[in-house]
Amino acid sequence: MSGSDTIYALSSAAGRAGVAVFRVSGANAKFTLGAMAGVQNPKARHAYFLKLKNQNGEHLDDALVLYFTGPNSFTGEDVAEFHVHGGRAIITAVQSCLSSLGCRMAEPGEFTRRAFENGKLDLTQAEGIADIIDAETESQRAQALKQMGGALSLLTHRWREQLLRILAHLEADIDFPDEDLPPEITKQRLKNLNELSAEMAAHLSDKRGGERLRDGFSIAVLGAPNAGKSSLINALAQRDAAIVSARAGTTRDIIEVHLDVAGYPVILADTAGLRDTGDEIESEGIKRALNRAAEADLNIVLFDATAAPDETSLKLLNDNNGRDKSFAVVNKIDVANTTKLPNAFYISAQSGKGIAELLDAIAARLKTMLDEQPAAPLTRERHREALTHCQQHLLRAITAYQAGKPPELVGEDIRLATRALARITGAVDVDDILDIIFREFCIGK
Ligand SMILES: Nc1nc2c(ncn2[C@@H]2O[C@H](COP(=O)(O)OP(=O)(O)OP(=O)(O)O)[C@@H](O)[C@H]2O)c(=O)[nH]1
Ligand SMILES: [Mg+2]
Repeated sequence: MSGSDTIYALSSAAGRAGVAVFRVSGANAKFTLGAMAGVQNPKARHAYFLKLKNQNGEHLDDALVLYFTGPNSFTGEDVAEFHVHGGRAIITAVQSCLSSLGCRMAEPGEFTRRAFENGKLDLTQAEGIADIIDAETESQRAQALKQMGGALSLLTHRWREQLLRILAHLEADIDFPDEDLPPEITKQRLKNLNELSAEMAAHLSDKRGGERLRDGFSIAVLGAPNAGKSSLINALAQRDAAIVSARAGTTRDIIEVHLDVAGYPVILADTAGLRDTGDEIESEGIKRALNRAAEADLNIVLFDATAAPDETSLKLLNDNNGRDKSFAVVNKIDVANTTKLPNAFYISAQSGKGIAELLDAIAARLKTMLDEQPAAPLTRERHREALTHCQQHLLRAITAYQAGKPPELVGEDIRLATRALARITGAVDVDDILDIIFREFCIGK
């Protein structure tokens, strides 16, 4: 793989469609236009409607053709786009034609990677592009759009500039002999450092909302065998996702269902019924259920109204900070209504009674979590890690400064803090993470 190759890819989804879009980027993009569409000196940003020819000069399709001259293109290189009819035979023919002209099929994310390497966008914006393609719900789309637009970049730049200003001041202080440094200056530097550190700390205490929104909120349904967990999953998903049966111990492994609850992405997990069992497979299932309960953002602890509440489920309800992390739900109220639990929801997975109210409560919980979101959320673990490092260096700088250490030493920690910030946008030494980031992309972007 070489950065100087001219690359191409089908940028629209594979398979039969109205239109298929091919994108070509690199020094030979213009040449492909000449060879396939007969346009020798294409006008940039102009839509041509032309006959495409294959390598033998045979008419292939009628296509819309566009050309962008680097650096004014997505990748920063010369780019050609062929919008052909989305038939399988046409797609195959265009691919073989582009290959025969010496272009190479692009790796996943290679167009965006070139855009990043040519300074068209920074790393958080590139991640925003991957996220907007993966967005399945309204809230994910909105968050991805914010990041693609540079919300996190702007914040990172502002912090970086503030740090550099403090650093410049400290360097000016070096010229003062120790005894001459006015005390109010020291106080001012500390105030600046503390304010910045506090702002970063506040940003980090976001309950991982941005990451949760990107990955989907994890909700686990737990309870005794036969409580109706799988029935509830199916009622919430409005389809037969999980096997339901009158036999206790039906569900063994975790079954995940993706849901859109009021625009929020939810990963709902059906789990094995909790009970003491000699069955090896079932007890592995129960172990997995309890692990999932510990990891989940919210647990739905389900009780069977036709039986007395079981100890294991009651314990689970109380272990996990009660209603902070768990909803108590009583099922099968179509048959019995004697079970009463504090703050519980009462439903029938079978008749659908109470399901809408339960969904509303889940949506309200998700909304509360997100309403606390900062304007430029951290959407990946790596953002959080870098910002944490940055803040740790700031705290060290503050301690050193308070202890009367020379400004040179304090400055060193501030420099390291700046460097940690620069990793978020990819302004410094990020070669080690680029492959990981761009591997997640689809081909053609
Ligand atoms: N009457 C009534 N029966 C229900 C309701 N929900 C579930 N059931 C029945 O309860 C039985 C168990 O339902 P499941 O959904 O398989 O229960 P589960 O909790 O997933 O059970 P395990 O996977 O074995 O742990 C089935 O016979 C369901 O038809 C309900 O709301 N009302
Ligand atoms: Mg089940």
